[in-house]
Parts: sequence; C-alpha cells; structure tokens
Amino acid sequence: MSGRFEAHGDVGILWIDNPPVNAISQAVRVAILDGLKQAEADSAIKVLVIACAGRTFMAGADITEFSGPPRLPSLPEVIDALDAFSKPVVAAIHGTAFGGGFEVALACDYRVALANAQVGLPEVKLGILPGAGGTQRLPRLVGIEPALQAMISGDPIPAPAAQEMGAIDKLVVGDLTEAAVAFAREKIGSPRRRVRDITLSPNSLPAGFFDTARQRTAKEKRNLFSPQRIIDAVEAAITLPFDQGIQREQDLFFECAKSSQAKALQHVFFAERQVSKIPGLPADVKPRSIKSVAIIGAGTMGGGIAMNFANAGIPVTLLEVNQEGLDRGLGVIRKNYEATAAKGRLTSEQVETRMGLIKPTLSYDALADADLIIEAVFETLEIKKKVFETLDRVAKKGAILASNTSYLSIDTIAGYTSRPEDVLGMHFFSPANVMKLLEIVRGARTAPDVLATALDVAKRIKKVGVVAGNCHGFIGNRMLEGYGREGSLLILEGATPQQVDQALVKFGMPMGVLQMFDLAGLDIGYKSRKDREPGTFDVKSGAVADKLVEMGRLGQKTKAGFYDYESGQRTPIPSDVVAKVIEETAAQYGIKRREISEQEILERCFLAMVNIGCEVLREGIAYRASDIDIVYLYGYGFPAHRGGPMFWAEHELGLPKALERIREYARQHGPRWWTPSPLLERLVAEGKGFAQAV
Ligand code: T1G
Repeated sequence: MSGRFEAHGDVGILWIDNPPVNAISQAVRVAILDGLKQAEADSAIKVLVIACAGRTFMAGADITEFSGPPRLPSLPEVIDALDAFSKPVVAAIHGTAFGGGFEVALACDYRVALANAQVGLPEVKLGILPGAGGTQRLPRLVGIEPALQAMISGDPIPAPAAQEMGAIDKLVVGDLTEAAVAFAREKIGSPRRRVRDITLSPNSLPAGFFDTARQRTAKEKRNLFSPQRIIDAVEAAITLPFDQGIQREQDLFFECAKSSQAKALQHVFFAERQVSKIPGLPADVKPRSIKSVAIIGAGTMGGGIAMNFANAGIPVTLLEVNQEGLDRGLGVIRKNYEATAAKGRLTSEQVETRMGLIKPTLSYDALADADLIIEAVFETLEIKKKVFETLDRVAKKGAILASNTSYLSIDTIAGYTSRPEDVLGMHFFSPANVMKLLEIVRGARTAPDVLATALDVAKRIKKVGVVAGNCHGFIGNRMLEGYGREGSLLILEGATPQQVDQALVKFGMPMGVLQMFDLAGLDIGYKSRKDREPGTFDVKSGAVADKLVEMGRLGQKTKAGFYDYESGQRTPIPSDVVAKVIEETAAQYGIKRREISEQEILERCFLAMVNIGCEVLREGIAYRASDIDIVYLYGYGFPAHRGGPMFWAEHELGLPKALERIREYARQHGPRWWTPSPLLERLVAEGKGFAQAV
C-alpha cells in the first residue's frame, strides 16, 4: 500500500509510503489521486497536508519505470489534479524532495520543511529535465536565474537556502508533522495560492539572457543534450502562457527521455548502486571496526589517501622513511587544504582540524594500533616485500593490511605475510583526495569481512568502491593497456598525437591518451615495459615513448613529452621533434604511414579496451559489466553521458558491430591483440547483452 489518508479534525494528511525513498511509482500516483478525491469529498477537511513515511519525502519519479511503457496515471495528471483541488495544500518535506517529489511540492500552496532537508531537480543527471511542471513553476517561485542554475546543476539545495530563495515557506526543527498540521490550520479559509498563477515578466532579464546561458552551458556542460533543453523549457516559462509552457516542457522532456544520453546516465545511476552488491558475500558479514588508519608513504598518493581519512574525521598516522620526505608530504597536504580554503570550501579551523588528525611518524611502531594500514610506496615487489614483512611483525591482530598498488599481484604481496586473509588491494586514483574511484582488489585468501570493511570504508571516505579480482592491472589498468597501445600505434601508422587526442576529447574524454601519458609521466610506462616479460606487451607501441624518455622528454613534469608545454601550463603544444621521432620509428618498423579517420581512432582505442573488458568479465575479475563502466567513469574520466565503455559498446555501437569491427582489426593487425573475447562471440551468437553475461 503506497498511500493512506488521515483526518485530523479539519486537517487531512495524505501519507505516502513507498520505501526506501518514496519513489513516485504508479501505485504512489494512484494513491495521491485517491487521497485528493477523499479529501475533496470530505467537507470537514479544510486543508490538506502531503507527508511521507520513512526516511524521505518523495525522491522523484520511479526511475525503474523509465525503461518500460508509460504507466498511467502519469505524474503530470497527478499535478493537474493537485492544481484542480479546491482546498489549500501544504507539503511537509523531510529528507530529499528531489525531481518529481519537489514538483509535487511546487504544485502545493505551501512548503514546510525540516531544517536539514534538501530539495532539488536533479533530472539533468539522468539526461532528462523536470517533466512535471518544475521548469514552469520553479522560475515563478524563485526567479528565472536561480531556477535555471538549480536545474542545470541538478545539485541538492539545503532547505535553509531554499527558504531564502522563496521555495520553502517555513523551516522546522523537531516534529515535522505536528508543525505542518499547525501551519496548515493557519491557512484554513485562505484562497488557493497556486504557483502557476504567478506571472513572470520578460523585462526582468537582461537582453540575450537565454542565448548567453546557452553559450555558457555549452562550455560548462560540454556535449550534453538535456541542459540545453532545460534552457528552452525555462525560456518558455517567460515567453508562453503557463499551460503552453507545460506542453513545451512535455515535448522537450520526451525529446530528452528518448536520447542515448538519458539511457546512458540512467544506466550509470543504477550501476553505481549495484557496485556494492557483492555476489557470494554473506549478507550478515559485519565490517571490522575502523577507528584509526595508517598510511605508509607520504608521496603524492600517500598524502592524498591520508586526506580522505582526515576529511572523514578518522585519525591517520602517516609514515615516511625520512624527515625530509615527511615534511614534504605534510607540506603538500597543507597546501592542498589551504587551496580549498582559499576557494571558500573549507574554513581555516577545518584546515587545522584535518591537519591535526594526520600524525606524522618515522617509526613502524607507531602503526601497532592501527585498524587499517594502507601501503603507498614505490611500485616494486622488492619494496612491497620489505613493507609487508615489517607490517606482519608490527601490525596488531585483526588489522587490515592494504596495498595501493595499481597493477602488482595482491596474492604475491599477501604471501609476504602470515595473515593473507587480512590483505587486499585498495587502489586509489590520482589525485587520491579528488578521484571518486576506489578499486578494491580481493586476493585469493582475502576474508569476507575484510572485503566488506573495505566497501564500508569506501562509503565513509565518499569513494565509489568497486571490487576487482587479482590480475595484472586489475580492471582499470588492464583495460587501459589496450587503449594506450592503440593510441600509440595509431601515431606510428599516420595519425598525429593531436589528431588522436582531439578525437578522444570530442568523444567526451577529459583528455586524449597521449596527453594522459604526459600527465602521468612517460617514465612510468618506460619502467613498467623494462620490468615486464617480453611478449606480454606490444614493443612497437612503446617505441616512440621509450625514445622520448631517453631524450629526457618525460612528459608535463619536464615540459616535454608527446607534446611541449609552457612553464606551469598544461596546454599541449604539438612538437616537431616528436613528429620526427614518430616518422623515424615508423620507418624503423617498416610502417607506411597513411590517412587515419576519426572513426578508426575511436574504434581502435575503445574496442581494444572493451575486448579486454569482456575477458575481465569472463574471468570473473569484474562481477558485472556495469562495474567496469563505473571504474572508467570515476577512475579514468570516461564520459558519463556515454554510460561507460561496456555500455557504449552494447548500446551505442551494438555488440554485433563491435565484434565485426574487432574481427576486421584482427584481419588488418593480426590476432595477437585483436582476438575477439570468447564472451563477446558467445553473447553475439546468442543475441544477448552484458546483463546476461555471467
Ligand atoms: N526511482 C527508483 N528507485 C530509486 C530512486 C528513484 N527515483 N531513487 C533511489 N532509488 C533506489 C536506489 O536504486 C536504491 O535501490 C534505493 O532506492 C536507495 O537509494 C517527472 C522524471 C534519494 C538521494 O534523481 O538521488 O523525478 O540499490 O542507495 O544514498 O521530473 O537515491 O537499494 O535496490 O541512492 O540514501 C529524480 C534519485 C528522478 C533522485 C537517496 N530523482 N535518487 O540516496 O540511497 S526523475 C532523482 C537519489 C524525475 C520528474 C522526473 C538517491 C537519494 P537499491 P540510494 P541514498
């Protein structure tokens, strides 16, 4: 049962009850209509309160209904019924009144909210726009500009700020229902106060306001479809009468809803909520208690990792081998915090509080009481061996020992201890205090409660934790090899570095693959190629980078890599020196350079990644293709409006086309790197998708 009506004398309360977040499912829409009918018919009822049971007011339309045929009554019909209702209506808001939930509240006469509640119209994050009157009512209530900003960002608005904007009439601390009923009782006898009746005057805006907004949004929300449609809808709020504006909103809503971006972003919504569901992990497994953490290594990664725990209020001990390294690491941490404070996102007290939570040390003995110890030292097994053998001696019983390695074997590292069940990988992404992804690598002997603890820790430090099995490079870096290999081969075969990178940026990547190598440092790849077994990687694809490293061109840090860089600048400048190295290397390998299309660049870079992704899935290194998508969104900046590499392959390209193109590249470049994954071949043969892969 999703709704019930209660009469409190002359005040009626329509309770919505659809756990966990009162999503406005078909049943909830029916319940609201029934409740309105009941309240309308009951002459004793003079005013109505709409309230929700559970942890939140309605958090929006039921997104699970989007992929199916529309189920009636629609939400706009419910909103029309609210408008037609003859008695004043008060919305009693707690938790998160988002999307259609906030639109229901906007169709009420008054909004009363708990002070810690939030309201918002996050539809843009799902590739759509507010489709139940929000684009027409919110501008009328708070003004065009604040409304537009709220819908284009889609960010939550704390109730106090919403009250300042004029969207909330009363803030409540304490018993919301009691306060809402009292507030409603004061409104008995007053006429309806419909937001739709507020007139907007076009003269309130500077000339060209909407075109300016379109240009600004095209830059800030590069490649995105629905933000532009939101501007069109809000413009209608000021240029058209209300009902025509609503019709315009509806038309624009359906234009967005059928877009590939909407499907991709809704895939991401559910994929992000799936990652923490671990097949085979007993539901009753309890995470270990993590009250203190230690980080080994105060370098770029160690420092960033420490900040995450200090940000979450968890005391951190930071170990370094010498005082100079420790001072440098703490200096970088303080500089980062002060930079955030300078942007007004932290107070100086908060900076000091967080710095106070980070305790520097030069002694492993200081780690003896830590509940979780994360190693972030140089990427060689030799050094990892020393660290984990020492940890095995000093760490307390039950402490979790984690490695931030980005590709070395967790089982090998666990083998350096007498407690492999307490060892796993916690792979952060640089900058570790910013990037949302935490790749949690389970070893063959990692205990279930250790895995559960890492997932819980990820939530506490506001990371998206994705579990990966143990293999070289785990999920992300293993797939990145294919992406990097093809990007490097394409420049040998005729494309310029900027041509490859511009194609990838146009697709939506934050930067191209060669610029990414320059940012990470070409010496990283150079060293990894030197350490690896011949045959495990494509020597030719590394040849140009190796020469650049031997010329001292290590990337941005030496202001020269695949590109040149001005001092302190990150803008890549094409280099004639590099162009010459590429031509010479191509000649060395007997490669006849040719014209290369944008399509070939995209296909080779992403299909190489996807083909490995299929193997990662087939081997059970990833539980779901959607987990792989989340790894790429939050670890490598893959554009969310493309849904992730696996979603892109299945829904934008289509798996049959992906297989056909991979087979074509195998024919052109040999089977070594382009043998199609048996999983992809099976899915295509069976006409299935990744959801049926495992
Ligand atoms: N529809 C269906 N299921 C939903 C849902 C929704 N709107 N919101 C959450 N869930 C499920 C979620 O999948 C998870 O399921 C469980 O609830 C708990 O969610 C016409 C068309 C409200 C801030 O975009 O932002 O209205 O994994 O883990 O961290 O204009 O959920 O347990 O099986 O996220 O406490 C607009 C989306 C819709 C808000 C709570 N609304 N939700 O966060 O819990 S479009 C939104 C959220 C719309 C109208 C248009 C968050 C939350 P499971 P959770 P949480």
